Amino acid sequence: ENLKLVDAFTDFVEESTLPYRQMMTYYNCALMEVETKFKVLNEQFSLFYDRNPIESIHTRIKSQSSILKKLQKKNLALTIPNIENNLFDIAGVRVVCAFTEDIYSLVNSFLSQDDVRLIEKKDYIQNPKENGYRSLHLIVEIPIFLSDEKKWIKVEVQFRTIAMDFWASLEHKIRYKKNLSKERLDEIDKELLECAQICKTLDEKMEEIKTGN
Ligand code: 0O2
Repeated sequence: ENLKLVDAFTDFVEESTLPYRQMMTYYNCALMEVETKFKVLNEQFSLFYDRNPIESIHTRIKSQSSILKKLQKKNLALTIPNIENNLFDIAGVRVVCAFTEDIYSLVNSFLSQDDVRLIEKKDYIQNPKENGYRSLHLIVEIPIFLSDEKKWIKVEVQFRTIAMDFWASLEHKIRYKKNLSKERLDEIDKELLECAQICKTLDEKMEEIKTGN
């Protein structure tokens, strides 16, 4: 099935190689801009507080097969305007922080920059998903400056603590295991929810130790 997806995409890319490559280059530039913004905030924070709020920053461009799958889910044809107007996570940045409090300070500083436009905010830390997933997601638009124009590009930024990231990475690996019975899957869901609760408690405990309460 994946091969079929790749074939469909290959046809599309061959039909419009330059516009597709151009679009992907813009997303790549936007990723570089956003990554730099967080590196700058990390430097400034460490100057004042003598510690880095950011543990790691990862960037990724959504794979061709994931783009196609998502468009198919939305019943949309594979066209560049459909990608640009409907998929807001082609460019993705994941910022992994030490403490939950750091996430909220970084989000505030980032969103108060005058070249960052907030499109959407989903706070799965305040309101975790039913399966226990916690993370704060932003969709923003930022400008990239090209030789003769300025273009606004959408980027998804996910903020997590180390514990939230640990849970999400392992949950993703476990859930994608094939050939499990319905009973085993239900059991796994329950166990993962328990793990999510443990991670939440761990984050709260670490925050308490840091603030000395
Ligand atoms: P990938 O490979 O990370 O790009 P949508 O974005 O429209 O599909 P939704 O649900 O509105 O759907 O977006 P949401 O809730 O903001 O979540 C999108 C991304 O968050 C996912 O991207 C994951 O990266 C992450 N995510 C959301 N829920 C879970 C979860 O339960 N477990 C884990 N491990 N990650 C999650 P993609 O597109 O699924 O994949």
